[in-house]
Amino acid sequence: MEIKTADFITSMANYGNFAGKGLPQIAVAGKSNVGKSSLINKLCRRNKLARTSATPGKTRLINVFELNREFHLIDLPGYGFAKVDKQEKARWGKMMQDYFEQADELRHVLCLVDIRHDPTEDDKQMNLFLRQMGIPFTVIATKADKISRGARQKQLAPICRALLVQPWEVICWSSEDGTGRDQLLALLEKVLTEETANQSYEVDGEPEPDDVHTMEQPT
Ligand SMILES: Nc1nc2c(ncn2[C@@H]2O[C@H](COP(=O)(O)OP(=O)(O)OP(=O)(O)O)[C@@H](O)[C@H]2O)c(=O)[nH]1
Ligand SMILES: [Mg+2]
Repeated sequence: MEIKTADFITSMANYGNFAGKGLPQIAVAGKSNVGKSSLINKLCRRNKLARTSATPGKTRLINVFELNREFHLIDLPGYGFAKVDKQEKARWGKMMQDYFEQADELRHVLCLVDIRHDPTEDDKQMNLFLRQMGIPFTVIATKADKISRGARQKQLAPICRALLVQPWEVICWSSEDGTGRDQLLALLEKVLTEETANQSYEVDGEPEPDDVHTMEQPT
Protein backbone atom coordinates (compact mmCIF):
# COMPACT_ATOMS: atom_id res chain seq x y z
CA MET A 1 0.00 0.00 0.00
CA GLU A 2 1.07 3.59 -0.56
CA ILE A 3 -0.69 6.67 0.78
CA LYS A 4 -1.92 8.65 -2.21
CA THR A 5 -4.32 11.07 -0.55
CA ALA A 6 -4.58 12.28 3.04
CA ASP A 7 -7.16 14.81 4.14
CA PHE A 8 -8.00 16.28 7.51
CA ILE A 9 -11.71 15.72 8.10
CA THR A 10 -12.60 17.07 11.53
CA SER A 11 -11.75 17.60 15.22
CA MET A 12 -14.24 16.45 17.82
CA ALA A 13 -14.54 16.98 21.57
CA ASN A 14 -17.26 14.32 21.65
CA TYR A 15 -17.21 11.39 19.28
CA GLY A 16 -20.16 11.50 16.93
CA ASN A 17 -21.13 11.78 13.32
CA PHE A 18 -18.81 13.27 10.71
CA ALA A 19 -18.72 13.59 6.93
CA GLY A 20 -17.80 10.29 5.30
CA LYS A 21 -18.21 8.22 8.49
CA GLY A 22 -18.56 4.53 7.75
CA LEU A 23 -15.12 3.75 6.37
CA PRO A 24 -12.97 1.41 8.49
CA GLN A 25 -10.99 3.17 11.20
CA ILE A 26 -7.46 2.76 12.53
CA ALA A 27 -6.82 4.65 15.77
CA VAL A 28 -3.51 5.97 17.07
CA ALA A 29 -3.24 5.88 20.88
CA GLY A 30 -0.47 6.56 23.37
CA LYS A 31 0.71 8.89 26.04
CA SER A 32 1.10 12.54 25.38
CA ASN A 33 4.26 13.46 23.45
CA VAL A 34 4.98 9.87 22.37
CA GLY A 35 4.75 10.90 18.71
CA LYS A 36 1.20 10.06 17.54
CA SER A 37 0.72 13.14 15.37
CA SER A 38 4.27 12.88 14.01
CA LEU A 39 3.61 9.27 13.00
CA ILE A 40 0.53 10.32 11.05
CA ASN A 41 2.53 13.01 9.25
CA LYS A 42 5.39 10.66 8.40
CA LEU A 43 3.03 7.94 7.26
CA CYS A 44 1.27 10.40 4.94
CA ARG A 45 4.49 12.24 4.03
CA ARG A 46 2.78 15.50 4.93
CA ASN A 47 4.63 17.58 7.52
CA LYS A 48 1.74 19.66 8.72
CA LEU A 49 -1.25 17.37 8.37
CA ALA A 50 -1.50 16.64 12.11
CA ARG A 51 -0.34 19.29 14.55
CA THR A 52 2.72 18.30 16.56
CA SER A 53 4.46 20.01 19.44
CA ALA A 54 7.33 19.55 21.86
CA THR A 55 4.85 20.58 24.58
CA PRO A 56 2.84 17.56 25.70
CA GLY A 57 -0.93 17.77 25.40
CA LYS A 58 -1.12 19.24 21.92
CA THR A 59 -3.86 16.93 20.67
CA ARG A 60 -6.76 17.24 23.11
CA LEU A 61 -9.47 16.39 20.64
CA ILE A 62 -10.22 13.39 18.47
CA ASN A 63 -8.83 14.24 15.04
CA VAL A 64 -10.00 12.39 11.96
CA PHE A 65 -7.99 11.99 8.75
CA GLU A 66 -9.14 10.23 5.61
CA LEU A 67 -6.48 8.26 3.74
CA ASN A 68 -6.77 7.06 0.13
CA ARG A 69 -10.52 7.74 0.47
CA GLU A 70 -10.46 4.23 1.87
CA PHE A 71 -10.08 4.45 5.65
CA HIS A 72 -10.00 6.88 8.56
CA LEU A 73 -6.98 7.39 10.75
CA ILE A 74 -8.00 8.63 14.19
CA ASP A 75 -5.49 10.72 16.18
CA LEU A 76 -6.61 10.20 19.77
CA PRO A 77 -5.75 12.66 22.54
CA GLY A 78 -2.72 11.58 24.54
CA TYR A 79 -2.92 10.31 28.11
CA GLY A 80 -0.64 10.59 31.12
CA PHE A 81 -0.09 14.30 30.69
CA ALA A 82 0.99 15.43 34.17
CA LYS A 83 -0.13 19.02 33.89
CA VAL A 84 -3.85 18.43 33.64
CA ASP A 85 -6.26 18.73 36.54
CA LYS A 86 -8.78 16.13 37.67
CA GLN A 87 -11.56 17.61 35.61
CA GLU A 88 -9.53 17.46 32.41
CA LYS A 89 -8.54 13.86 33.18
CA ALA A 90 -12.19 12.92 33.66
CA ARG A 91 -13.06 14.64 30.38
CA TRP A 92 -10.32 12.66 28.62
CA GLY A 93 -11.56 9.40 30.15
CA LYS A 94 -15.10 9.99 29.00
CA MET A 95 -14.01 11.01 25.52
CA MET A 96 -11.98 7.80 25.10
CA GLN A 97 -14.64 5.54 26.64
CA ASP A 98 -17.29 7.01 24.32
CA TYR A 99 -15.01 6.60 21.33
CA PHE A 100 -14.18 2.95 21.97
CA GLU A 101 -17.78 2.08 22.75
CA GLN A 102 -19.28 3.86 19.77
CA ALA A 103 -16.72 3.43 16.99
CA ASP A 104 -18.22 0.41 15.24
CA GLU A 105 -15.88 1.01 12.34
CA LEU A 106 -12.74 0.67 14.49
CA ARG A 107 -10.61 -2.18 13.16
CA HIS A 108 -7.20 -1.76 14.77
CA VAL A 109 -5.37 0.40 17.28
CA LEU A 110 -1.74 1.49 16.96
CA CYS A 111 -0.44 1.65 20.54
CA LEU A 112 2.55 3.93 20.68
CA VAL A 113 5.22 3.72 23.37
CA ASP A 114 8.58 5.50 23.48
CA ILE A 115 11.29 2.90 22.75
CA ARG A 116 13.54 4.48 25.40
CA HIS A 117 11.16 4.04 28.33
CA ASP A 118 9.34 1.27 30.14
CA PRO A 119 5.57 1.44 29.57
CA THR A 120 3.72 3.45 32.20
CA GLU A 121 0.72 2.34 34.28
CA ASP A 122 -1.45 4.24 31.77
CA ASP A 123 0.08 2.29 28.88
CA LYS A 124 -0.63 -0.97 30.68
CA GLN A 125 -4.19 0.08 31.43
CA MET A 126 -4.82 0.97 27.80
CA ASN A 127 -3.38 -2.40 26.81
CA LEU A 128 -5.64 -4.24 29.25
CA PHE A 129 -8.65 -2.23 28.13
CA LEU A 130 -8.11 -3.13 24.46
CA ARG A 131 -7.65 -6.80 25.34
CA GLN A 132 -10.85 -6.80 27.40
CA MET A 133 -12.76 -5.10 24.59
CA GLY A 134 -11.30 -7.56 22.08
CA ILE A 135 -9.92 -4.77 19.90
CA PRO A 136 -6.89 -5.83 17.83
CA PHE A 137 -3.80 -3.67 18.29
CA THR A 138 -0.15 -3.38 17.36
CA VAL A 139 2.54 -1.90 19.60
CA ILE A 140 4.67 0.74 17.87
CA ALA A 141 7.96 1.67 19.58
CA THR A 142 8.52 5.31 18.60
CA LYS A 143 11.60 7.56 18.42
CA ALA A 144 13.83 4.63 17.40
CA ASP A 145 16.25 7.16 15.88
CA LYS A 146 17.14 8.26 19.41
CA ILE A 147 18.95 5.00 20.15
CA SER A 148 21.39 2.86 18.16
CA ARG A 149 20.18 -0.03 16.06
CA GLY A 150 21.97 -2.45 18.36
CA ALA A 151 20.19 -1.10 21.44
CA ARG A 152 16.69 -1.43 19.97
CA GLN A 153 16.12 -5.13 20.55
CA LYS A 154 17.32 -4.81 24.13
CA GLN A 155 14.97 -1.89 24.72
CA LEU A 156 12.02 -3.91 23.39
CA ALA A 157 12.31 -6.55 26.13
CA PRO A 158 10.72 -4.56 29.01
CA ILE A 159 8.09 -3.16 26.62
CA CYS A 160 7.11 -6.66 25.50
CA ARG A 161 7.01 -7.93 29.08
CA ALA A 162 4.76 -5.10 30.22
CA LEU A 163 2.38 -5.23 27.26
CA LEU A 164 2.39 -9.02 26.82
CA VAL A 165 3.51 -9.04 23.20
CA GLN A 166 6.35 -10.71 21.31
CA PRO A 167 9.29 -8.64 20.00
CA TRP A 168 8.55 -9.57 16.37
CA GLU A 169 5.03 -8.19 16.74
CA VAL A 170 6.34 -4.72 17.62
CA ILE A 171 7.11 -2.15 14.92
CA CYS A 172 10.18 0.00 15.62
CA TRP A 173 9.33 3.45 14.34
CA SER A 174 10.98 6.79 13.64
CA SER A 175 9.19 9.84 12.36
CA GLU A 176 12.62 11.37 11.74
CA ASP A 177 14.15 8.82 9.38
CA GLY A 178 11.14 6.73 8.31
CA THR A 179 12.12 3.53 10.15
CA GLY A 180 9.12 1.19 10.23
CA ARG A 181 7.11 2.99 7.56
CA ASP A 182 7.08 0.02 5.14
CA GLN A 183 6.15 -2.31 7.97
CA LEU A 184 3.28 -0.07 9.06
CA LEU A 185 1.99 0.25 5.49
CA ALA A 186 2.01 -3.55 5.20
CA LEU A 187 0.09 -3.83 8.48
CA LEU A 188 -2.53 -1.33 7.32
CA GLU A 189 -2.92 -3.19 4.05
CA LYS A 190 -3.41 -6.46 5.91
CA VAL A 191 -5.98 -4.98 8.31
CA LEU A 192 -7.93 -3.35 5.50
CA THR A 193 -7.84 -6.45 3.29
CA GLU A 194 -9.24 -8.55 6.12
CA GLU A 195 -11.94 -5.91 6.30
CA THR A 196 -12.96 -6.50 2.69
CA ALA A 197 -12.95 -10.27 3.23
CA ASN A 198 -15.29 -9.92 6.23
CA GLN A 199 -17.63 -7.71 4.25
CA SER A 200 -18.00 -10.26 1.49
CA TYR A 201 -18.98 -12.84 4.10
CA GLU A 202 -21.88 -10.66 5.11
CA VAL A 203 -22.91 -10.04 1.52
CA ASP A 204 -22.91 -13.77 0.80
CA GLY A 205 -24.97 -14.39 3.90
CA GLU A 206 -22.79 -17.36 4.75
CA PRO A 207 -21.88 -18.10 8.34
CA GLU A 208 -18.44 -16.90 9.41
CA PRO A 209 -16.02 -19.70 10.33
CA ASP A 210 -16.30 -18.74 14.00
CA ASP A 211 -20.03 -19.38 13.96
CA VAL A 212 -19.62 -22.98 12.89
CA HIS A 213 -19.22 -25.08 16.01
CA THR A 214 -19.60 -28.77 16.59
CA MET A 215 -20.65 -29.11 20.19
CA GLU A 216 -20.35 -32.41 21.94
CA GLN A 217 -23.45 -33.30 23.87
CA PRO A 218 -22.78 -34.26 27.48
CA THR A 219 -23.59 -37.91 28.04
N1 LIG B 1 13.56 12.16 17.33
C1 LIG B 1 12.26 11.95 17.18
N2 LIG B 1 11.38 12.85 17.68
C2 LIG B 1 10.06 12.60 17.53
C3 LIG B 1 9.57 11.42 16.90
N3 LIG B 1 8.22 11.45 16.93
C4 LIG B 1 7.88 12.59 17.56
N4 LIG B 1 8.97 13.29 17.93
C5 LIG B 1 8.99 14.58 18.64
O1 LIG B 1 8.27 14.43 19.85
C6 LIG B 1 7.46 15.57 20.14
C7 LIG B 1 5.98 15.17 20.29
O2 LIG B 1 5.51 14.68 19.06
P1 LIG B 1 3.92 14.67 18.70
O3 LIG B 1 3.81 13.94 17.41
O4 LIG B 1 3.38 16.05 18.79
O5 LIG B 1 3.38 13.79 19.92
P2 LIG B 1 1.85 13.40 20.25
O6 LIG B 1 1.88 11.98 20.72
O7 LIG B 1 0.97 13.69 19.09
O8 LIG B 1 1.55 14.35 21.48
P3 LIG B 1 0.12 14.90 22.04
O9 LIG B 1 -0.61 15.48 20.88
O10 LIG B 1 0.53 15.87 23.07
O11 LIG B 1 -0.59 13.72 22.63
C8 LIG B 1 7.72 16.55 18.98
O12 LIG B 1 8.72 17.47 19.40
C9 LIG B 1 8.22 15.66 17.87
O13 LIG B 1 9.08 16.33 16.97
C10 LIG B 1 10.54 10.49 16.38
O14 LIG B 1 10.21 9.43 15.82
N5 LIG B 1 11.84 10.80 16.56
MG1 LIG C 1 -0.66 14.93 18.93
